[in-house]
Amino acid sequence: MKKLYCARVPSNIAFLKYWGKKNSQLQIPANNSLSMTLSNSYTETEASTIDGNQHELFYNKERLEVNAPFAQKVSTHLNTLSQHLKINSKLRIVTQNSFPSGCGIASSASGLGALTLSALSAWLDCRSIEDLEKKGFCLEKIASLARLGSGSACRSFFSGFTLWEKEGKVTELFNSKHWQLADTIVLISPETKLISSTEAHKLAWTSPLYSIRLAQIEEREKKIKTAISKKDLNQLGPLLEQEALEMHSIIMTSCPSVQYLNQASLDFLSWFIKERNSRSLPAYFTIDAGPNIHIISEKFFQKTLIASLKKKCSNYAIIPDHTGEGVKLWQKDTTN
Ligand code: 2P0
Repeated sequence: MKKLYCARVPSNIAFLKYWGKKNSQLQIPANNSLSMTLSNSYTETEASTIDGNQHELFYNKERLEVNAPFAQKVSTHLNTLSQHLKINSKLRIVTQNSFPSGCGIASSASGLGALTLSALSAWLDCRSIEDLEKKGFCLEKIASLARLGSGSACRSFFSGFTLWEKEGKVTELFNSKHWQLADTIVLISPETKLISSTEAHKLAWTSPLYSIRLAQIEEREKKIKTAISKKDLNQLGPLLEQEALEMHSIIMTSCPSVQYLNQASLDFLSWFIKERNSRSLPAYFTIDAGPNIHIISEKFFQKTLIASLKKKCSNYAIIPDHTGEGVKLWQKDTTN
């Protein structure tokens, strides 16, 4: 019998974006960020200890070569964790996403989150979050370790709405019962982006707009928190849109310039803003580091929203998601 340690970690969508780092090695962000945990967009990863002198990685049922970029990212992070735990045994990692990766649905948040949680569980022989806590690994601590693999991963460990402070603290501000919002993701393109977020983060400081952003971001954070606490979508929505456009303006005005939005994203946004304004639809967009558009609304409005979107988006897939509950961990035995 072999023990498999299985972690499901959701993706998250940032309302206040993490963009730019103070320290890349320690993954210290330049500003606080705040996100909503998702539910249907997640990574599931199984980890098991193996004999041998290198980790094995399977992604979407296929074994990855050690020098593939994703395999290198995984292996670097496993080495960081293994040094932290002072445990050397190698792992077989089997991972898959419920959604397209590398295109602006934060697959690195869910992916590196699930990797961290499953690997720690396998190494420490823990079958639940409670077991991990008993061994000194509370969720906040696991989230901080996940951050070393991918910054945004630390926000995926909690239910509802999570704040990651630039000093490192990660806090669940409101759980998923506080407010159920829909994130209706319009899949403009499922292609993997050519320039990773990690690379683009480094360029943030070269944009002339970046210092202006950092000077006023605390004010925006306060407003976003207030809107969430009051469950006021009319107050939150315009802040989300301003935040997404500001981040993309910085990305585009960095040197060299990076383009995550494509012509189809811009066409869709123009159509959506016109449609929303003319029909007074209570829905607002945000965008991650990719061409895909996230439409945020009350959850009860999602069906009506999707019916409206389908008029324009018959050729785009739509992923209906909503405020989620955070991570899951379980253990199973297998003879394979
Ligand atoms: C965020 N993004 O707050 C922002 C908004 C994308 C757009 O965090 O280098 O993959 O692994 O720390 O976490 C994407 O960056 O970057 C990201 P690394 P990550 O969600």
